[in-house]
Amino acid sequence: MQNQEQLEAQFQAKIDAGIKIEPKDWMPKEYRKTLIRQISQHAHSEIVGMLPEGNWVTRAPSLRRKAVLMAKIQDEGGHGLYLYSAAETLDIDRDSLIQDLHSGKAKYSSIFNYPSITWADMGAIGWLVDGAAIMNQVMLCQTSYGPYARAMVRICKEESFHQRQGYEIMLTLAKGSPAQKRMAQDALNRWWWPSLMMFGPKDTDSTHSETSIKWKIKRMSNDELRQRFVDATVPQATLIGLKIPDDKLNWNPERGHYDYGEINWTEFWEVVKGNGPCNKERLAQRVKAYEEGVWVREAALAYAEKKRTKSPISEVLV
Ligand code: FAQ
Repeated sequence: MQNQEQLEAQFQAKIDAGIKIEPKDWMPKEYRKTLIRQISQHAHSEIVGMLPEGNWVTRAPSLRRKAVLMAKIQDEGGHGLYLYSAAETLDIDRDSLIQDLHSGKAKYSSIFNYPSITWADMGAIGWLVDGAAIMNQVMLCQTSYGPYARAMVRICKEESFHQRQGYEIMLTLAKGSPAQKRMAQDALNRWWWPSLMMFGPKDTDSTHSETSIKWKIKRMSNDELRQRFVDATVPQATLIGLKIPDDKLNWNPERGHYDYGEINWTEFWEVVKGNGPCNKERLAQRVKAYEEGVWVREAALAYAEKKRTKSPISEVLV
């Protein structure tokens, strides 16, 4: 019989050797807890993240834009489902995760608490929000927990298409009339800083990074990923003639990176605590959708039960 220390040493050796941890493997309680927290927050973000874009489906400027937007939003819903399934492999019930979201106990990404007020916001969300999401999620394809890593591979492929469609909306607007270009610039102005906040608190204030990096749940720190995002996105803005709303933004040849201004951390923590511009509205919409969808869940469960018991009515239904 192995003691706790031996089990932990073997676990860390596996992580260090790049061997994936699978659901039935031994894992420290804290590893399981961290994964449940991160994966479920991630799943909630995907599901709540459908709402700001859902706001524009009926007002998309053409049939093509509408079809693309609907496909993107459905992808986000799918990502949420893969991630809830990945979380369930850690012995947690999906209903309890959803209850934690609805009660405000569980977090989801701060970015989805900002309003989408013009069509250009659909461009900015795809370009910046999906762009930031991919920067973070490509690293998660290599995360140490097998089911999470595998879910991330497909998610990243889809996010990559989302980022391009958003950039293409911005490009079209930036090349359009002066009013359209102003709309694109205004969307960039409003979404830039919240997008930088998506990467989480700065490294010195991050509670989980050190352990998560040791366990290879995270492969890079919040600030490293944020810097990568800034470095990749600034030339994209320049290319389409838009200006990043940061007077301190400057290429630093010694560091080989852009320097950028200070993020408003007070705003970030307020949004995380539930006091952002749309927190209450987003949660109310999620709860309403869940309550109105009860008949779908009941019908699915009844169908499964009928199939299991093979009653005559289930044969009729099949
Ligand atoms: N918002 O110690 P750290 C998407 C919390 S998906 C709210 O640094 P960690 C797709 C954090 O949870 C976007 N809370 O935490 C899409 C922790 O909470 P605790 C979501 C935040 O976990 C696109 C506390 O602060 N992506 O966009 C935020 O090591 C378009 C201390 O922070 C993921 O979830 C935040 N921004 O690093 C959908 C990716 N940042 O423990 C629709 C997976 C931090 O006190 C449309 N997650 N917190 O309760 C991760 O990579 C990590 O969890 C981080 C945070 C990097 C987000």
